[in-house]
Amino acid sequence: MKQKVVLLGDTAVGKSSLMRQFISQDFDQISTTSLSASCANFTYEGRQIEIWDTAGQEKYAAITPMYYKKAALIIIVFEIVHTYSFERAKWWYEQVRKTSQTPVIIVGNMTDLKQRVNQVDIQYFLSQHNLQYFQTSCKTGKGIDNLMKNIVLHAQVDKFEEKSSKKSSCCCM
Ligand SMILES: Nc1nc2c(ncn2[C@@H]2O[C@H](COP(=O)(O)OP(=O)(O)OP(=O)(O)O)[C@@H](O)[C@H]2O)c(=O)[nH]1
Ligand SMILES: [Mg+2]
Repeated sequence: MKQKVVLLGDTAVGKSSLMRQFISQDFDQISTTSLSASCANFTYEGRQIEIWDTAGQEKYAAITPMYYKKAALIIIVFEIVHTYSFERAKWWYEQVRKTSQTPVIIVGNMTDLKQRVNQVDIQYFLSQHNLQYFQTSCKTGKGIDNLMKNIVLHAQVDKFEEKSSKKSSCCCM
């Protein structure tokens, strides 16, 4: 049973880089901005995940909800280096909750760089909404395996079985 998982977050926070780590465990410093959503599959401990990478630029924000419709799990990503990306992560969370009760987890990416987002602000946001938080570095690979493990844990089969069993329209990279 394949579970649909969607990456959300502003441009340049590392969504495509996370996807690349999930699929091929590598990193590209000069990855280009995504112009549309794309999808790929990975298997972790026998569980199949269909992961969707969305385009984070402001101009695509209006069409993004159609990608997280029927998702089993939404991952909202920000970069720990830029406070604005964290503010936008909060905004993305509000957008999701306007139309969906799909489980959400938060990822603070780029832990190989100096953290500038206030940790207290992060904790406040997480506790306010009872959200789980994971830290990653796509550059070093740190935290990726733990994140994959938790994606599988949070993308519960039973709750979303019916929806996810419908024909997949995955346009794999
Ligand atoms: N140092 C460092 N750089 C990273 C990390 N993750 C991603 N990057 C770099 O950050 C830039 C943006 O990463 P992308 O994965 O393209 O960002 P994105 O969220 O997909 O951006 P959009 O497609 O525009 O929405 C790229 O140059 C990546 O190589 C990380 O953990 N550490
Ligand atoms: Mg991208």
